[in-house]
Amino acid sequence: MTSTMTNSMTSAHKSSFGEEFMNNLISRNPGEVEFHQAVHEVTESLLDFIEDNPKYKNAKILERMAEAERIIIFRVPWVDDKGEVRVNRGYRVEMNSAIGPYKGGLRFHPTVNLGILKFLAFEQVFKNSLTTLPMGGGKGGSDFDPKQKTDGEVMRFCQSFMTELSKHIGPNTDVPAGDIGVGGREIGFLFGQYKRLRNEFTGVLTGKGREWGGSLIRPEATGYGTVYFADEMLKTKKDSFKGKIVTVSGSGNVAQFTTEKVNELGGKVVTLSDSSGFIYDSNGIDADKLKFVMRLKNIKRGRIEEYAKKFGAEYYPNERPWKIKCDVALPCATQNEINKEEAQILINNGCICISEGANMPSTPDAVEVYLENKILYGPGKAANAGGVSVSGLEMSQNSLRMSWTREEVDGHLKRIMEDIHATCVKYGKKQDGFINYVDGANIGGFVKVAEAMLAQGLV
Ligand code: NDP
Ligand code: 2IT
Repeated sequence: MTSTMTNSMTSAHKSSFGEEFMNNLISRNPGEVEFHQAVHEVTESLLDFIEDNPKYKNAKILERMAEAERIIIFRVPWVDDKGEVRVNRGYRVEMNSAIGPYKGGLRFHPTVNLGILKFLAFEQVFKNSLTTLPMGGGKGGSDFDPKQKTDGEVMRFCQSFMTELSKHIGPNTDVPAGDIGVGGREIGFLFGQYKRLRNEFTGVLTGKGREWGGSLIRPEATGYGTVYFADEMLKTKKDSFKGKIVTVSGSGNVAQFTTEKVNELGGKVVTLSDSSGFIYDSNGIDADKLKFVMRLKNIKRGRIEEYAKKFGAEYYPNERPWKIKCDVALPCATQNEINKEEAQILINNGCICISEGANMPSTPDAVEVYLENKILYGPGKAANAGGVSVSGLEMSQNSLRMSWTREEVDGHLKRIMEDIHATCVKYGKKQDGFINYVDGANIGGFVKVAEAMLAQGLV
């Protein structure tokens, strides 16, 4: 138990419930440190709330939410371009279907393991509940590394992966999408194989191409949503993105459209990164430079270092961008990419707002630093919910057999991000006026799922 957990508890009874719950979770899920971290953060926010609402405690809602409804683990054999047989491991964690079909992305990255996917699936349940749309939570993926693979290799891997996954998903059962290492190319190969196996054209995946059932704005949605959420937070201080210096990490899907939207709102993005290092461009990454990044990352599949060579910017190998002075920081790469020291550097340099495009990018002690300093801090499950929200809108359009305009989808996305912000304020505003968005998102996400589980009996 961390000190914040102990501090937030008002009786020995609460402390023993929280400790017993976490000890039990850790012993039932040994070694899954990211899963422990995600559940612990939620538990800290929920202890008082659950204590005040014994119906949730008596029905063991939290214990049930921390146990996946179903987990599928499978072998994914495929053949590389040299004719060699390769074997990867595939997963789908179906966490909670109380308020809708399982919904959440697929991650293809060599670090993928069960604990990471359980953390992501657990977060997804709360995130999807916050979106206001009827979606349960799930997550999947593989330890397959798409880097340095040819299109043919990626296709054969995706076909093998979907051959097994297709038995477990469906438009009313479980609807996967993209995440790290899974973009438009991979969704295309996965969709094609599902259609072929089932002889059925259906909205079984989101993030599809525009010509075959995809929604406008889905590629942009996570990044745009992260910036809309930050903008809502800034508004509570009568502030805006105008003239703000912004650091962004990552250079993939979320980072790219985060940068685009910050530019549109009058801010200046000065960093981007990948797993090899970060670039610092004090002149700002404008629309033309961003076009170069999109070509570099989405088509050439090159390294961000090439940006520094092309535009004469600074490149810092094997470092993260958080030492660069900024007003707003938008982590958009991966989990635990801001530690306590980096959080302190951000604060010391005058950062007033952090909105998480990535899932759980801040370590627990980094989050403590943000909260102690009472800055505007939007945790991933609220701030990056725009992606899955537009996935939900893609499902609606598929069901209607219609497609909405860019303006319509963007309008829905904006309204949803405003609603999520309002939910965080409702459940997270403290007596002194400080909005604890962590508590707000965790309690706000919990209530709807918990009520649905109570209504549906012991499921
Ligand atoms: P992409 O694969 O498009 O891009 C990922 C970026 O993060 C790349 O620049 C990658 O660098 C970097 N990165 C990945 N792993 C690491 C690592 N271990 N250390 C340093 N850098 C790393 O993924 P997305 O942009 O889609 O996802 C980024 C984050 O946003 C993830 O946390 C994801 O879960 C989250 N997210 C994504 C959503 C979506 O709709 N796509 C929705 C909500 C959240 P490199 O190329 O070197 O690997
Ligand atoms: O983490 C996430 O919310 C995603 N990767 C998007 C999930 C989705 O179903 O669009």
